[in-house]
Amino acid sequence: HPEEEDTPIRMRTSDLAAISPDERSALLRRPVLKSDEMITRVRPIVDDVRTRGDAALLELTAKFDKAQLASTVVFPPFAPETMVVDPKVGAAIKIAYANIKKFHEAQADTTTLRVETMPGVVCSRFARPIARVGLYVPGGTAILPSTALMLGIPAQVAGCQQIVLATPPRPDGSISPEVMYVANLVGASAVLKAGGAQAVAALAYGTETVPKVDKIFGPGNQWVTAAKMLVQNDTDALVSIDMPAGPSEVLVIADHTANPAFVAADLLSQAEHGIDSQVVLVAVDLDASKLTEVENEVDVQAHALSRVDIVRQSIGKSIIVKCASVAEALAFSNDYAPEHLILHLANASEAVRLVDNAGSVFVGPYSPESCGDYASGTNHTLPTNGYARQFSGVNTLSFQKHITSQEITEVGLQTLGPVVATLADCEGLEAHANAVRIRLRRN
Ligand code: HSO
Ligand code: ZN
Repeated sequence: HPEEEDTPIRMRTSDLAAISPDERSALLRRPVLKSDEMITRVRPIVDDVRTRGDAALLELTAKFDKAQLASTVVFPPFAPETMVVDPKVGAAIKIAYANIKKFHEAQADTTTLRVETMPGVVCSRFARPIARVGLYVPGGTAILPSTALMLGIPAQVAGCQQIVLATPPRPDGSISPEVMYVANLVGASAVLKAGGAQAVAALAYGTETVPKVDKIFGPGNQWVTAAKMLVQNDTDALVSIDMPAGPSEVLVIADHTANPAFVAADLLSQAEHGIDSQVVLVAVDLDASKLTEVENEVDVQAHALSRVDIVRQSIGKSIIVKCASVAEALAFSNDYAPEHLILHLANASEAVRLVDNAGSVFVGPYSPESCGDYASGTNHTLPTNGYARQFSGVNTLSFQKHITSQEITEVGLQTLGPVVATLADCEGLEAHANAVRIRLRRN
């Protein structure tokens, strides 16, 4: 499109000082996800895989991924020729693996919490891995070995027994060697060559060849998200999910100390993910010329990108919000609850204490989101769509569950028992009271 190439790639600008509360709320809103409608659309696919298993999976993979497969699952040991990667890529994956593993090992809960609430009444809590997990690695416009790392490493560190990695095959029926390389590194027990709602259904219910899992993790398009929500609500599936997901987002806060080229690069790194990526720049007391510099950098850098057509659309829907102070910027950011928050501020590390809602924070000029996306150690599977208000990103604890226990001595029961009996009487639950009294009466 020659005429399009000349159009500047620009964000819309609003000034918090000049807008109404309603207009402010509109800036905080994400595009509406038609989740009910999507659930209606994925239901037949999910039902088909649940009832017809592998046969349905193979047909749906032929239809959606244009791949004719003989079988849907590969088990280890994986054929070496399916995992051949460029040595430089292999070395980079290994460093990323080490950093992510180090950070996620530190998160593992390996201790038993033990509290004596009353003399002779000991309550404990300990963690156990979720036995069988399904990791969804999206296909689509980019291959994502990094997502395989981000989901596979905490599963491995937590000690999950079965790690089933699902990803859509390429039309020739193969999986990208980089994803296979990571599947092998994280000790995947199976690789499911399927994507979309059909992959989620196979993980949730199992098929003749696909092992059923207890929890499904990972980002995905609307189909994947809707299927995850659907199976999570089916008690027959008995499966949970990591979190609701939406398009990827970044909110960058920049003051006069910010480097315009860095700010633009950060905005674009998120914008290139997809046309629905959400990109917000909050400009703190920036003079007009500095803001223009940032806008020009966005335009110039965007035009040089191979994914310029994606970026043109996502940047076109993105906003710059002008505000007067760091406090105001953080208040806006907390209301928006971004998946990623980047702080290009004079005192970036001090501003962190003002962060209440965000998936992951990138502090100062030398902490681009890309580092967290790939290799610093933090996880890139993070809450989107404002869910950073109540959800944490995927972490090692996402692959563990906690079990509580209690051990009460005879003396402990003498003190606690009457309290319990009184409450049981109050609820009219006689058998509960008896379970205490029968023991107290013995002595
Ligand atoms: N920014 C994405 C993660 C990713 N980036 C994968 C590159 N590869 C999640 O929000
Ligand atoms: Zn990214």
